[in-house]
Amino acid sequence: MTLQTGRVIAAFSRRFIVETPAGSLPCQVKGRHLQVVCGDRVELRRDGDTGVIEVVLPRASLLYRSDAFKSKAIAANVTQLAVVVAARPSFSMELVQRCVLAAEDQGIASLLILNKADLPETPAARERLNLLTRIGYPLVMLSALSDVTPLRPALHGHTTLLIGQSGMGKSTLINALFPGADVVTAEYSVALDSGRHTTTHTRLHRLDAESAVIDSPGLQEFALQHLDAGALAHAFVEFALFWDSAVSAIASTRPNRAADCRKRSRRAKSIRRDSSCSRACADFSKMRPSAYKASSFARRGEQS
Ligand SMILES: Nc1nc2c(ncn2[C@@H]2O[C@H](COP(=O)(O)OP(=O)(O)OP(=O)(O)O)[C@@H](O)[C@H]2O)c(=O)[nH]1
Ligand SMILES: [Mg+2]
Repeated sequence: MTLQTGRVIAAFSRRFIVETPAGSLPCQVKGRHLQVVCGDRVELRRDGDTGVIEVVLPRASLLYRSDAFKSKAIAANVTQLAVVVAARPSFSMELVQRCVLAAEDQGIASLLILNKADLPETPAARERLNLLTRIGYPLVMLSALSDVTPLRPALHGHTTLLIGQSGMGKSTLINALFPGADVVTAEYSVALDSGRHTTTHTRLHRLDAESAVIDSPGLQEFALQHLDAGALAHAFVEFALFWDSAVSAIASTRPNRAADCRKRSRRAKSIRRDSSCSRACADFSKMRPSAYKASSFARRGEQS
């Protein structure tokens, strides 16, 4: 029996559905050590109406979270992370930011979706997102129950992973984008101000030949233990000009670059006074306190 290639379109713990040129196939994984997630491109051996995944092909990206005890891969070969929030139930801005940092680390583009725009508390929720929109992250506001048209252009050409807390409306968005999908959704609990963890597995839905959208179970936290201090600092786009200014300092030994260096240095200084950068320093120091104390960000902060 020869190996066939396919793409994992649904992941239920250790069981998977793989899309192959001959149709979708329920599959298991060979051995205990092969890690397979939704979005993976795999090689499998077909056995009647089922298959066994034997090889995971190299991944362009792997989005995962990890704490001190375990790591959890969420999806592979994603090109865009769409963090879904809504005014109700309330959402954690720290969780949104952590998702975005994990995506930056993997070179994945991020998009913010403010769903349930029909709710009267939406302007206040929009205000909270300023933290990320002011540093360039795109935002789409919509109501999945009435019209998902504003989202469509942002999905084109991407494999987009919908991520976010339970009850934000990820699966409702899937049902609106894919009318036949019929994904189960559920009212959030007003008493607990939280969703009901309705979706329990990750599933990829094809939008067209170049675009797909993945629904995922709701998150309560997103630990970034796998990012060391350097990787974490790089993931904060607010720090980009600090890297620029370090490069400028090196370039300043070359007088013909002096004007450019002065310009860069001015930009870096203005960014340093900007509140989004001090906020990023505070967030970084909270996530990696020991690295922060030893960092040039901390030394600069002490001087100012
Ligand atoms: N008012 C309003 N309610 C919405 C909207 N979109 C979704 N909802 C409701 O929000 C609730 C939760 O939606 P789900 O789609 O199940 O949320 P989810 O993010 O998939 O939740 P999990 O699967 O638990 O992670 C449901 O009662 C939806 O009807 C919207 O645009 N406006
Ligand atoms: Mg869901």
